[in-house]
Amino acid sequence: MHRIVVTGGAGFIGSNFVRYALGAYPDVHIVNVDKLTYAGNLDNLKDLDPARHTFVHADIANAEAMAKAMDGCDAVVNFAADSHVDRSIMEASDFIATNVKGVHNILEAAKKLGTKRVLLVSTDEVYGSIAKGSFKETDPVGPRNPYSASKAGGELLGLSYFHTFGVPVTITRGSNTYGPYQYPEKVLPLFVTNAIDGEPLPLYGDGKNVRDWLFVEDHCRGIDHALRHGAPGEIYNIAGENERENIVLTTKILQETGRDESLIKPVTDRPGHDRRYSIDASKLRALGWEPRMNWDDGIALTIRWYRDNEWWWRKIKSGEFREYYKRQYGQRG
Ligand code: NAD
Ligand code: TDX
Repeated sequence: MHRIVVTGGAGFIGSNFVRYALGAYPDVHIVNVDKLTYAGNLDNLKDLDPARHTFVHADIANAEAMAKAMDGCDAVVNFAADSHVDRSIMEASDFIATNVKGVHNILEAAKKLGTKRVLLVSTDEVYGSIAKGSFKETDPVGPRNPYSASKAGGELLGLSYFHTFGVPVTITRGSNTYGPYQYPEKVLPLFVTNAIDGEPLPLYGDGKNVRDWLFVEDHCRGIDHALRHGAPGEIYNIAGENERENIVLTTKILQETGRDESLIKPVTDRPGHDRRYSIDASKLRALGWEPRMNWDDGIALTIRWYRDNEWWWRKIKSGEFREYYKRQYGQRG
């Protein structure tokens, strides 16, 4: 694979993926299509070699722009999405426009151009909540919030294009991802940056919801592995195999930032808050992938990155984010 279109490559996981792919494959050229929503950030791409990385400012729902970007490429990897559950609860239209209609547009372009590989980056959230055990790829989807429902919609369209038109679509479902360049609306960078500033950490409900934490580079390697070694028409779970209650994550962040538990602020729960996510990654493991980062090192490295890169997140937290924070947390008590 020489020429890969990455969509949403100015966001958190997409920008880490571009950096990973350019480092791992000296002959690869990335065409990065991003609409630059509030979550897209050219600061995430500052250090990339312009000779091997072309940025295209466009919406994945724009048929002409996608056909142009994808013409002559070997693969397209779709990261572009509206990605925050709480925002989808406030207003879901953008989620449908990008995560369903935008994906449909990529599938149409791939069908017309005969693109050799289409990888749709999806999420463990499409399965819904599980009390015990872990979901396998053969389990039915059961999304329970507008974000995860829109992601399941995009996936199902993708599989339909594989079965009906032979478009070579592969899907990955990753766990909660953490690491450098994550927009500070998500719990981990929000709590780390609030803790650095001595601000309260708004913990939803009883704090006992469980998430599986996957380091961003492990997620990127997993996506790349599924792209190169996975099969069209197949789904691959990418797990961190590192489940933690939110209160445990919160306490760890406080310890690592030298703060005490008085900063924890229990607030009204998220509506429809999924209790526990857990996925079984043995299918991708059987192809030779495994998560490499352990929790203590991953958290320490991530917190160090936020400490060393205040220029990156202070700019974000003083912009649109302030209004969002007021709307999201003002009513929560
Ligand atoms: P993010 O919100 O940080 O980045 C999304 C990027 O997509 C931004 O750069 C944004 O500008 C761009 N974008 C949004 N709408 C677009 C459009 N219509 N056209 C072009 N670009 C558009 O998201 P993320 O956390 O990096 O997630 C990336 C992908 O991984 C998403 O598909 C998400 O569903 C999936 N995922 C995320 C996680 C996680 O924990 N963050 C876990 C599993 C799967
Ligand atoms: O302020 C908060 N307080 C809190 O207790 C926030 C923002 C979250 N939480 C809780 C809710 C969840 O149980 O922390 C947990 C993680 O929340 P998020 O960071 O919002 O992630 P989540 O809702 O689990 O979804 C994430 O993982 C799957 C990503 O946002 C999705 O893009 C991905 O698909």
